[in-house]
Amino acid sequence: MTNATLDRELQAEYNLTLVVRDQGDLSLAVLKHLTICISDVNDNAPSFEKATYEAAVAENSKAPIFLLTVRATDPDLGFNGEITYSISDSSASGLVSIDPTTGDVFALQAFDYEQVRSLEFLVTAEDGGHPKLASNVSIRLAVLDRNDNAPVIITPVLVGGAATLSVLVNVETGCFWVVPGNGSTQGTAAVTNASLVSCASAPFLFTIVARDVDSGVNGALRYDLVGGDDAGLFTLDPLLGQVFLNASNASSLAGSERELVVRPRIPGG
Ligand SMILES: [Ca+2]
Ligand SMILES: [Ca+2]
Ligand SMILES: [Ca+2]
Ligand SMILES: [Ca+2]
Repeated sequence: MTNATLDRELQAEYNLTLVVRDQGDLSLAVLKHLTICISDVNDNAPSFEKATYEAAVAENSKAPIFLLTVRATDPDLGFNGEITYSISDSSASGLVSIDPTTGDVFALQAFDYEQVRSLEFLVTAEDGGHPKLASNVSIRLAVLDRNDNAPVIITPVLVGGAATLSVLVNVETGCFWVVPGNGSTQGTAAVTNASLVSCASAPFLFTIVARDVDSGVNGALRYDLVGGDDAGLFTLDPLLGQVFLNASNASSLAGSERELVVRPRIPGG
């Protein structure tokens, strides 16, 4: 009889020594050694080495790509402790896979950071007992940004790759008017709608706005004047994208047409 629950995982074997003694005057005895082996039952579920797992993959990586290895242990014997891994989230099917024996996790397709920044799914470790016991662990996969998008100019609206801006110069007073538009606002009517830029020493002309859907430094923009300003008539704030007229020699603008090329770029790119 046992007076406690025996756990094979704590002690698999008991060695007992029995003595049988008679009641005679010269007591005779016999010793008997008994080995009791505790047979295994499947009473332990597999247990993962970590509470959660994290991995990272750069966007546009060529699939399949190895992400990480998960590992679970099971102290039971034989099939009761034999572990098979699987991915239990149907939402992750087709995106990731796991080697059922080694626990190696792979991405099955390239990720686009601008579409999916992270992915979370569950992995199951199941033993081979009857009945089977299983446990789950969560894997968080972070997608890392790459600079895979060029800046796009939003303002001013480009027509055929260019925006046209008319700057009216009063030669006598030296004051300026800016006529917004794409060359469609020429003539006297346009002057009525034009905004007075004043006679300030560096009149503001327009702001160029570009957008880059990448993140961090991959999407941080600087603006450069790369052409059309040989005469030094314009200044550009590289961070704000504001273009100013250099008024001191602007009177030479009268009646002329300048093609100014502004390019947004990634700093250092
Ligand atoms: Ca087990
Ligand atoms: Ca992308
Ligand atoms: Ca990107
Ligand atoms: Ca970019």
